[in-house]
Amino acid sequence: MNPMLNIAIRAARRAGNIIAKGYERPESIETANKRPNDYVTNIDKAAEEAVIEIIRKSYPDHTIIGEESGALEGENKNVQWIIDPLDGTTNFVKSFPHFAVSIAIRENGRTEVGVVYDPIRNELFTAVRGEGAKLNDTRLRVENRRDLDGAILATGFPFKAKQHMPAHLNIIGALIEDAADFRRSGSAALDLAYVAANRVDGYFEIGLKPWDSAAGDLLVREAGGIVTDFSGGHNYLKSGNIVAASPRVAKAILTKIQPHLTDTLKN
Ligand code: 2AM
Ligand code: CA
Ligand code: CA
Ligand code: CA
Repeated sequence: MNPMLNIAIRAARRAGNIIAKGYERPESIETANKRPNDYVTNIDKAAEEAVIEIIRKSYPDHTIIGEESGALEGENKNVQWIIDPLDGTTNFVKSFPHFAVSIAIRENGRTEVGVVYDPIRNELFTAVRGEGAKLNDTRLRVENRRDLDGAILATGFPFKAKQHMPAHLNIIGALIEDAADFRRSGSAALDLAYVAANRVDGYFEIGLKPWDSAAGDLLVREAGGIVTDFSGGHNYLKSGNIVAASPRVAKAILTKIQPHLTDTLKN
């Protein structure tokens, strides 16, 4: 097995155990407001520290970027670990059992490994570039749907609501003309993993951070799906505007999205 995948899995499981223990004891969760409607807990921080400790033991020189710690530059800037220790904190705080640990490893600007771990269901999604994607030991392959007809799509609401909600609602309105329904799960990492696993047929979201999407992006692509920005390009890790689906569904989503894009959403 890819040695870095091995460490990423160990780190994701360790963080997942911390999260699951916290979930069982809600009285142990201390919640703080980073910004209005933006929560962080002691568990987010403990999980991130555990992940960093495990990476540091094997790869002391690698660069680590975590949601809660920011960039920890190592001597080796060519290898970056991008961590979201708890994706879906709002769900976690509400005892809504849907959240995950997300860990991606990028080498020279290309994602090589992606791991998303759901500690409640004990589901481990993994991908290595060129070697496919798996849920636990089962290979994932996105279904080759012809179009949006009957599709179940996932999304999240934009956090810069004033700026982006009108466009988001227009896009939902356009998609639901053809698609069957929407899910709004509260974890972008799991939304992408679920595209890879055919639990939803497509996904779009505005304004994600790299730690939300870097691991899930590789899961989708290694399962044979397409991930793009809103212009069909590759800028989604930077812009945070992302579409993920099987090839023809991704194309159909982009066609529906494009008439509603404001200037800042065009890539
Ligand atoms: P988080 O739980 O790690 O913060 C849900 O649509 C996605 O948005 C989740 O991946 C969630 O990640 C992220 N998210 C939640 N609140 C946010 C906020 N205030 N700003 C930016 N992203 C947020
Ligand atoms: Ca957060
Ligand atoms: Ca997140
Ligand atoms: Ca987080």
